[in-house]
Amino acid sequence: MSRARGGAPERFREPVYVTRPLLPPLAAVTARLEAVWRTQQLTNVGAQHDELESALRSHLGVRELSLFTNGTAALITAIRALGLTGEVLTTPFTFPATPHALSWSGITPVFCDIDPVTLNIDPVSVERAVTSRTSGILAVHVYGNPCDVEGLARIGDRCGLKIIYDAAHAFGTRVNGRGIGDFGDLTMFSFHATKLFHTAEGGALACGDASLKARIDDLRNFGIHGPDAVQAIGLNGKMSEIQAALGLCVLEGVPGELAVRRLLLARYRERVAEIEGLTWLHGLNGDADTSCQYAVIRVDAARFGCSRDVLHRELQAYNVFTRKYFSPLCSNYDCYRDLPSAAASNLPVATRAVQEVLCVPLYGGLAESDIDRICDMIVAIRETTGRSVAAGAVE
Ligand code: T4K
Repeated sequence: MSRARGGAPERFREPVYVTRPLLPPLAAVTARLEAVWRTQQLTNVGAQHDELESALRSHLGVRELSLFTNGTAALITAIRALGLTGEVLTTPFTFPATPHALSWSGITPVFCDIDPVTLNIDPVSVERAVTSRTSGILAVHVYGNPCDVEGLARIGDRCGLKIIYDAAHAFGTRVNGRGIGDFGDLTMFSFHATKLFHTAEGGALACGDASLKARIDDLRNFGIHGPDAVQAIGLNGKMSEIQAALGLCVLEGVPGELAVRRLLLARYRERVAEIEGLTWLHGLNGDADTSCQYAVIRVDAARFGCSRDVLHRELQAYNVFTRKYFSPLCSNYDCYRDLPSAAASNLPVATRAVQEVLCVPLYGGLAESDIDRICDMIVAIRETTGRSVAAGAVE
């Protein structure tokens, strides 16, 4: 069993959060903003917007891309662009935006169970839930690890269902060298400040079909098709020039940020392997192929000596703020718990996983020594709570 290295770990002086945004040099942002000021075009698809759209297309390896003001607006637009109706199969193990985008569009989310290893939606559970009312699948690449894209494509083809991927966490994830945005009918990315690549708030839809992109661009702009034509009921989802200018600066820092995150993830993986009762989740295909968005451990309360919730709480005393993404399950929200698919008996794997997962700090501003210190804190908490286990009290 692992021991804290170098004695009792010292509390961090400054709070350590689950993530921090990648901040480009302010001078670089100012230089881009000066260009925006000169043109006086602040939004409505200007030069910064077009430059970012093109840069991201090649970075992500996708044929078509439309930028949005945030990922949720992009998701709602994807649902509208594909004409989904009735019921859509989705995962309960996600951020509220995923099922809410369906409900907001008048669609009933049908929750399916998840895979015990990847924690992504399980194709077997999806296939079982298809009915005559099902129009699509909304799957999430949770923590940036890819779904079983081949299994889902087979079901989509067999049952005539559209597939939308929520790749909010999966910026730059690749499957066999292919960009994650190149699967399904549409893929949504989030560029929120908490994401590896960000525009403070922002998002995008990727697809392989130019006519679908044209429809999305109209829907993103009130349904306006040309100077005298409004052809659809659209919303305002446009990314501004200021967001795009920031994004172009952030994008330059992504390779460096990724390199640091990979080192930190390797350190975590090594340390977590030594701690009884913890398992490591990140980077199922190897960290080189994923977005390195989150570092995730699973806590087996019986073996670790205390629950995930206790570990989360105790770390706060050390000034470390982990997150329990995605607890509670979406199926347990008041607005969804009465759906037949929300029953815990329908979601046994998700129900267990959601009690065990903990996202620990990961961002380029941390050093390997910080990861060691956090792991020492975890070991120290285990040693303390281990004593209460011996006394028969696992919380
Ligand atoms: N689908 C999925 C699967 C998603 O995870 C999300 C969003 C979406 C769809 C929707 O995409 P968007 O519409 O948001 O583009 C955060 C984000 O707000 C949210 O975008 C994200 N997922 C979710 C997983 O995380 P919170 O409520 O946990 O964020 P918050 O403010 O507590 O931030 C977490 C930590 O990050 C803070 O403790 C400190 C740090 N932080 C945060 C912000 C905002 C900073 O250092 N600076 C910052 O500016 O939701």
